[in-house]
Amino acid sequence: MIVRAVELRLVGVPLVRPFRTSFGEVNRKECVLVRVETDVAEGWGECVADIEPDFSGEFNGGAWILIRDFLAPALFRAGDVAAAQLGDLFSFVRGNPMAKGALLDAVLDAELKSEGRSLASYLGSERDRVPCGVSVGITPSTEELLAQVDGYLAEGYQRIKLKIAPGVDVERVAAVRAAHPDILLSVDANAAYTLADLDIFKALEDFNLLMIEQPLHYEDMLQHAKLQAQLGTDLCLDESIRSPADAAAAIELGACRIVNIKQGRVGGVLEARRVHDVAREAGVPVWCGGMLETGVGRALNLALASLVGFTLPGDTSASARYFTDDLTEPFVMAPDGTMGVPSRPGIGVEPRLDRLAETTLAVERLQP
Ligand code: SMG
Ligand code: MG
Repeated sequence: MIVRAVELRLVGVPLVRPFRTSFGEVNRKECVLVRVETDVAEGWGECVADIEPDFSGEFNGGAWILIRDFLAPALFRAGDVAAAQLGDLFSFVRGNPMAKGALLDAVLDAELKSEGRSLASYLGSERDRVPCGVSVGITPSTEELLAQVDGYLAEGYQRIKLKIAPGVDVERVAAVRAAHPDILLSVDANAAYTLADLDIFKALEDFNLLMIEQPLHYEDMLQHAKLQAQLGTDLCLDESIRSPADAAAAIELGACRIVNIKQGRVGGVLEARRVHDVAREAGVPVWCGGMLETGVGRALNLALASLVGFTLPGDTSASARYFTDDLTEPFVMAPDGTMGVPSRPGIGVEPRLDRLAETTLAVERLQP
């Protein structure tokens, strides 16, 4: 397949409600969409970086320049390419899995479309529906949190994840657990604590949490291993896992007992499948994380989440949880808390032209 052009497009879409984590609050989703034109088909990818380098060191402006100045030129120079070769082709660039993943996923979408094959079937999917959880941001009050949780449970979500940060943790979790003694409940700290906060983690042990996600520094596997050794509750790593090698190290060190896989964080769906394989080999459950993706990224996430090792509900929520009007046809969750995996060729969705026109902030077309 020959890639003839790469189009970068920055889009901005308002969120239905602000999303607050331990590192900040956002009220709109801004991301770089990548469209590749090839000799056989067109493909789409979505970069999961944020406006600022907060969740990771990558950010939208950096991803744009990296693709424009390094990755796309390498792709053009390579001539006839297949998606499976791109990991090697892009290995001259260190790091930057979010930027690489967006371009790689777009090429894979084009390739699979030309073959008439769905991404889920290509990845080796075992099911056509996946169980959905929802990630609830930090709210101004406990009452507001309880109201949001009630709303999501009424919609059918099978697992509730609460964002926590120092000062908004044990009491919030206690209130939600008291109101809902039997639900699958987890927390995500986005790296906001240190080992000096051991008392807080010990206190959280009372609430039968499914897991505590990324409690400590994003680069500190050793500290996570020390914390996990002192807790009955399973730790899950998110930010710390940027590659299959990270997953292997975390598992062997005992830094976590569950892995959150975000295809966009680890360099695209092909790398994500490798992370899945590493965890599965070690008997470690995984689940599909989310980065408030538009329908393009959501389609990729759902295909990934349909692999056999994804045994826990993911942050694969319905479009309506994020946007009044998604960029693609909306992803809808059934009342049983499951969502269908796209089955059309490639990622199975395309952004709507009218929505692209309304949400585009910048476009640049790259050619050899
Ligand atoms: O896509 O539903 C979603 C968001 C899930 O909580 C979520 N993502 O650390 O897991 C995480 C966060 C990262 C995004 S914060 C803008
Ligand atoms: Mg997380």
